[in-house]
Amino acid sequence: MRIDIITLLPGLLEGPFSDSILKRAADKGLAEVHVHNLREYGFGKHRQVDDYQFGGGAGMVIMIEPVEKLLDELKAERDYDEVIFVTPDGDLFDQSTANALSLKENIIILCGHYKGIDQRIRDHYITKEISIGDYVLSGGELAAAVISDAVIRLLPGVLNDETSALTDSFQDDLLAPPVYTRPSEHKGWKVPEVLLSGNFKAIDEWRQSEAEKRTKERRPNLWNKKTSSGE
Ligand code: 6GU
Repeated sequence: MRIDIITLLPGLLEGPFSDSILKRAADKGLAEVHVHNLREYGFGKHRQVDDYQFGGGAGMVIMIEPVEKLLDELKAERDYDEVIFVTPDGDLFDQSTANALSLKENIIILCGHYKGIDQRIRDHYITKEISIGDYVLSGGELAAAVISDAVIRLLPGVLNDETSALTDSFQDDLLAPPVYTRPSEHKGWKVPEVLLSGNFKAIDEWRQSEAEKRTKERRPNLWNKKTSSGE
């Protein structure tokens, strides 16, 4: 899979892709992330990418042409399955969106900006608008990193068996059960007996029941969605 991210702040995206799982995915050739600096497609000596908004009002707006030029360049190289705009007014990102995106070959993520972008880019080039939650970030870069992480870790071969994405919270609409490691007792705090029992059927049942208890208590909406979907 290939993800092309378009941003005015490429520096914000250097960290997330140069470490840990995302780095491993890149090293193994399973995912490529390319960050493009929109500034390089701006007008004139100052590489201008934004201008005053029609109708007046504070705040500049990103112009069509720099974005269009970069999109045209990318699309001339390969077909893209989605051109995503990350913005607080987009559809809320969740595990099912991550799962769906992980099946795509090539996607573009255009980062929004506090300035806003010309609506015609959204109308004519964007195929999907995504928000990562009901709060406001300074720009779409961190959202693009969140989405890329959630998608890339699902690609076959990125995680090993032990950390397999199949056992994640949310993958079955259940939160994950509690986990413990050595020592089995610390300051009188004991690991649940069943986990030390060697009885794997009992352990599975305990984990399932703890996952259900957690989901009911902490995320009643998730629990109701699950139980009303006929599972
Ligand atoms: Cl995608 N962008 C910004 N700027 N803020 C957000 C967001 C995106 N998702 C939640 N808040």
